[in-house]
Amino acid sequence: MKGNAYRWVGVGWLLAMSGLAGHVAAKDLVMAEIHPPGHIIVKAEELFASRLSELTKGELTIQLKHSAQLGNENQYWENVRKGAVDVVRINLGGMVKDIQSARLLSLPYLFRSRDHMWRVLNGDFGKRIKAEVEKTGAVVLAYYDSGARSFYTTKKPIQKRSDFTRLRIRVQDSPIYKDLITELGGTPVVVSYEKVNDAFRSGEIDGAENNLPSYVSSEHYKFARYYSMDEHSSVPEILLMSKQAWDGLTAEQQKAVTVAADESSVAMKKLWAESETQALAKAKKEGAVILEKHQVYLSGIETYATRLYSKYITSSEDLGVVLGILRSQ
Ligand code: GTR
Repeated sequence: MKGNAYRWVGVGWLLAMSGLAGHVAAKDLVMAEIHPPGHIIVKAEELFASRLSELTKGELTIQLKHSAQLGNENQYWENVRKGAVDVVRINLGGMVKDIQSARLLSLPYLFRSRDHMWRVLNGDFGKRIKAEVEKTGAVVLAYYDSGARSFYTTKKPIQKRSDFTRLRIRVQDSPIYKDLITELGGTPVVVSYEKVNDAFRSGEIDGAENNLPSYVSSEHYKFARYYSMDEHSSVPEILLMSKQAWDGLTAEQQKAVTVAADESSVAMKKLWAESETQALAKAKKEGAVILEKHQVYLSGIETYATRLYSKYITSSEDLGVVLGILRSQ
């Protein structure tokens, strides 16, 4: 009897072990995001997370730390390269100090439309960004839409270049944005995204710039109700994984990450226009004054903004790249 009992325990142990053979330990990947739930970017990330866990049958899950719980975007960019966080979504504008292709992409009035930007990202230039980023210790998973950025101000709308005089405009921590505001005649003030409302409240800034979904989701419209659609730049978002986390995945898991990221990018692309329309309607309903593109005297603004090209295009190769983008269909 006793002998049989031991045999059964032994068989049970063997069965349990055979069930485990080939089983890969589940991993919960930590992801950092500054936007709150409800923002179109977070919706895309939720899709990425649910598809990833579906494709890996629960082996890989994403713990989405939204609303800047893990700090600001500068820290995300630093931490993802160090492997201190597994996945981040940041704007390419925040990578300008380290990545030359991000610098070129941030040049004002480079793209004519979202389609134009996507064609460039899906071509050789997208490959160049990927290669430059991957040298720094992060793996590029996907790009997300970010529409076009425009200026918004507290006291009077921006219609022409001289309206920037004496205005303090919040910018991302990017030399290009700082130079842009200086060229336009204003004073750039670097403030991280999650602190912009405080900066408006304390009077530290008179304006900022962003796309419509972020203008609304962040509630900047409550402080700066004049939104002038000058559409000075279209810098996409980028989804990154730390090289350390990536190398810890099996080839199958890496494939699943790529597929889930790609699917979330495609789905988001379809929803982007709708999210802009909704943001615009909400802004208007809340009393924002929207100046359409034709109401802004763009030629003056553009002339000064594009002076940045001579400073940031530093080689004949990059000049060729930028000309190629400007001339491409
Ligand atoms: C948003 C973008 C963020 C951040 C922010 C900002 O449009 O999604 O990643 O860059 O702008 O202006 O700081």
